[in-house]
Amino acid sequence: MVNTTIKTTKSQEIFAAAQNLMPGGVSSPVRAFKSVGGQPIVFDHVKGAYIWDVDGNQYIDYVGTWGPAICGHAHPDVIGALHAALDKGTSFGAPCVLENVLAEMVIDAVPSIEMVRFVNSGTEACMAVLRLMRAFTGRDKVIKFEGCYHGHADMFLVKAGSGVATLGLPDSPGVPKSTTANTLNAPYNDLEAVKALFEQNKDEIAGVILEPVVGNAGFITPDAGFLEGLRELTTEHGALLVFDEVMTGFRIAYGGAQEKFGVTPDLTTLGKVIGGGLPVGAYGGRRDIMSMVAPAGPMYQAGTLSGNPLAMTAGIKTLELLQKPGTYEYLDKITKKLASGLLQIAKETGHEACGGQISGMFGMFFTSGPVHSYEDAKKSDTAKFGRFHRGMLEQGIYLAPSQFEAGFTSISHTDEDIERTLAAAREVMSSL
Ligand code: HOZ
Repeated sequence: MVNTTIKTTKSQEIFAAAQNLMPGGVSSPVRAFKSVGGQPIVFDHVKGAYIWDVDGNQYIDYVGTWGPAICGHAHPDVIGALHAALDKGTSFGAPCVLENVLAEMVIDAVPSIEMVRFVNSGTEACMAVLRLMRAFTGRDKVIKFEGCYHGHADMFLVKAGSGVATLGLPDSPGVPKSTTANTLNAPYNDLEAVKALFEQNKDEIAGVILEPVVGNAGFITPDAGFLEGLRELTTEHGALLVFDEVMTGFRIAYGGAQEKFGVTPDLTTLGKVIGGGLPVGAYGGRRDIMSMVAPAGPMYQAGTLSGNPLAMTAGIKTLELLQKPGTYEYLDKITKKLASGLLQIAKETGHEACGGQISGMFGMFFTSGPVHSYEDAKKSDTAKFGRFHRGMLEQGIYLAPSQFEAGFTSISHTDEDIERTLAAAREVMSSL
């Protein structure tokens, strides 16, 4: 049943207490609902496409713990495998055969990856890949794109997406200017700007890092020729091309954006889906580059919990489930129905909107668009998005609490879930 009014007394009590205990009451900023208004609901449990809060309300979930829950929350196969793994211990801090299994699966799937290193988060993966780009090329400068988010490491906190965009924060205090002096920014989808940066910084640029499909400034796709152009430019200038596929990896295709668009970077970062809901990240790529990583080579990077048997188990099971024929076709079908349905309803109810989807990743901006860059995304009516978000929550639909985050579906979402969501959206948009 779609909720029409929700009581959130317990959520409010818990969140009020949390604010005295943790900054903003949360462990990560975006989930605090700051940009959409209202208060976050406090989750009690999750299953399949659904969330239940501590007051007993049920919601259809389009956040999917920010991407990992591509098979649906608490999939029985993943949970079963985790139970079995738990009995053997939670962390070894030593080699374990499960690392080989997941590494082989990742190498088989992702075109650019010949060797891989597991870490514990997307942030860690991006920090390490930046060091590796610099170590391999002997150059310090790196090009990133406005609105792309590569975790919260100092060097990337310049014109970043995700929570930084959501909260409208200037570049974070605490990041020394010297640390970001080598971080060059270009507008997403602007090849000419990248070309100019290469010209102005001859033989100084280690590489270009980007989300091949942006998910951290809302959902933004690459223009035709953009990824190919970056591949050519980086090769021409002896620089590396890095795809941050923390969001898109195993999400928009089994082999990620690089499979989908047929452009192979030199290095790739992964996270989210490959951990099946447990903390994990990875970076990998060409064998000659990865051979620089310690102890094979001199570039140091380490982690006590890296490759732990629980995260490896959840990742392996999740990827096994995704290998079933028809998975990505199904994700594409239901997500297309959702994204195009939302745009149609916006049109019929008199709201300017644009957006789209690839496989199980989608987004909608309250602006006529088109949105090719973070500058375009910022034209969205964020106040209206906040009202839309609150209205949908009232209707039992949980969307990402930010205009600047992509949405996610899972193989557990049914046609009926999508129809219920669209019915709710019609009601909410009619009253915005
Ligand atoms: N877009 C963020 C991660 N890629 C959302 C999750 C978070 O920051 O908590």
